[in-house]
Amino acid sequence: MTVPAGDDLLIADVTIGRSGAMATIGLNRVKALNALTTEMRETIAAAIPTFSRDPNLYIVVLRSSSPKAFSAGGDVRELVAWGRTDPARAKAAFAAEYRLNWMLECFSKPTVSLADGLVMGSGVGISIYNTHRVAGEGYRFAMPETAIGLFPDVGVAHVLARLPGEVGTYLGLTGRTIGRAEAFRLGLVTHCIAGREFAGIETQLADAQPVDRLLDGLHQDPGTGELAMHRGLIADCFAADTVEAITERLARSAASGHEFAAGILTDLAKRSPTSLKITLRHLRSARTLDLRSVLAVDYRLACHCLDGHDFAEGVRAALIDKDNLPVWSPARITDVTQGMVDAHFAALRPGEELELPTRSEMQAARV
Ligand code: QUE
Repeated sequence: MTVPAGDDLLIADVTIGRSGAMATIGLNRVKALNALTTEMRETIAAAIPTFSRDPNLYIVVLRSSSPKAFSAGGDVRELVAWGRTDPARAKAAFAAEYRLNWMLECFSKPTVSLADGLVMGSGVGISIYNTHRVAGEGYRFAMPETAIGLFPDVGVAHVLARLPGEVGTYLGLTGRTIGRAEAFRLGLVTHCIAGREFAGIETQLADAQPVDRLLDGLHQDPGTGELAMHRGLIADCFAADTVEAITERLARSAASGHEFAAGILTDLAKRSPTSLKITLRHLRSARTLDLRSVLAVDYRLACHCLDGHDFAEGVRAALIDKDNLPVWSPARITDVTQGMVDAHFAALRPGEELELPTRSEMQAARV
């Protein structure tokens, strides 16, 4: 729960604060780049219903005390360790995470994330459903889970599937990072505001100043997104129906001298082949699903990933041994059969599915 923050000072990984009309959720697990633990999520999930019920509370702010990261993901080491010793606990942790994502989506007061640094994976899941998503100069967005044998979860397939020109397919499969100009263009963030303004924003919000006028007044044009030059290539290559067809299209462009396509191929070759195939299918099917249904599919996929090989291996290579040499199984995209992909999407045992309340049930309960 607590980490040493100095010689004698102890600060909780998540701090819930209150100032005037504003509540704050502070992320303070600085040494781990605010990777969210199950315990941190529990603190946030317990606070939200109290915010809903408080008539003097107008607005919630999520912020980080790390200059490098809003949140670089989830504590996946914890999940993989539980996956070995107590799989039911690991599955319960995924379920709790997706419940929190849904709770934030259904929460009906203005919620503002102030992010200046990395926003990845689980960190996207606690901010993307906020009404106002502010990006400082250092903001970077990624859903990098295919690199650790997982898939873009926390409901973000619903978002990625709706981005224009197959950019969501590109982001979800490659796990590549984008900066705030591109994220703003895509609607992943709502405002671009210098990080030095964040403290002043909190002061004004505590004083019940209207949030839209305040943030709109501080917004700066972030310039052209970094993918501007590559939109045509991304739209053409990532529209293909299979991972194999996407890589063939990229290879054809690379062969005609397209360096950006060659770079994507290099990245995709490092990703879990199984993750790539389940991610593509998940993104395609999410086009016609609502967020609540996408989260239920996320949970099926997460449970099957916990039972499989690549998630534990990806976390070992990236975060435990840090050799960055994952040995995927199957090792090649063509060796991942349709049956293997189908098995990831298979229903769980009766009673084991993630059953979320509907949006109106959530709001009737004032969660
Ligand atoms: C891909 C990922 C993650 C990652 C690295 C990847 C991810 C994640 C973390 C992470 C970062 C800092 C931590 C931590 C985990 O790294 O999802 O415990 O302290 O959470 O290449 O998907």
